[in-house]
Amino acid sequence: AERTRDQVELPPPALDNRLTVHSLWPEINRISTEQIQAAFEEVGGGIGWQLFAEEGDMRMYRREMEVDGMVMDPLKAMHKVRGVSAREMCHYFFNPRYRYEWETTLETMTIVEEISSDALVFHQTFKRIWPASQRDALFWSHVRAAEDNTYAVTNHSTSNTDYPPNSGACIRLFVTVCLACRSSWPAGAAPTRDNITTSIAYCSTVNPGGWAPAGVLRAVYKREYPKFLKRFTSYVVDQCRGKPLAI
Ligand code: 6CM
Repeated sequence: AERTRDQVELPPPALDNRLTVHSLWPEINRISTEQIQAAFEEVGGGIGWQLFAEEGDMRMYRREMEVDGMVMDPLKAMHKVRGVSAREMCHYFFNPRYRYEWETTLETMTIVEEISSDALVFHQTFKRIWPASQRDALFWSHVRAAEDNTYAVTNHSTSNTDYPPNSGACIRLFVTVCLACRSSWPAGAAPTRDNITTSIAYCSTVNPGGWAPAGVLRAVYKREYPKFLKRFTSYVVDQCRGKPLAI
């Protein structure tokens, strides 16, 4: 059968050997495993989690946390999307080709290193938020399959001598993000666009890396995270329409 470019580039169902021999592998493996496990843990009765956005099946929680006056609020979001698979969700989140189409806080994106088909290192600059300085980030990004029809992308800050922090106009921020997606469909049936549902758990912790007014930062997060998750999920639904389902 003829395969489209998209199908060929979908996240691989098994780890790429080039990743497992890379110097970052132990860290990438440890943090990804931890993040994916934590992503599906419920926040329900958890201490300190406050619901700050709710729309349809989407729920977003944050835990207010400050270290030396800097906002580091961990964020956790749950969502459910019909008609697309976990693998498709992660494909559009991981693959840089689509990023400018759904990521509205982005100013520039550079691929610093192509480790393997399932791991990349990015440098990104974000739109400036008045009155704070502009921020940039340098992070590895890894997509993998996990148990139980799950795919997940983990992004975590790293360093690279070609991209020293705080050297230009930008202050370096530090990020740990995990988008974990799990698909389900009726028992005994084959998965189709009409019967598949994908549960999404998105976790993000951003250390702003330097002073930024707490009130402004929290207001930006409160506005931007729901906007991101709604926009990203509807983008993936739109992209997948009319294409064969990729499990
Ligand atoms: O997870 C998201 N995007 C990924 C691909 O770009 C990646 C991004 C991580 C960086 C998250 C930084 C959030 C900060 C954005 C606000 C602008 C800078 C703040 C300046 C401080 C004063 O994992 C989606 C991220 C959606 C963010 C709303």
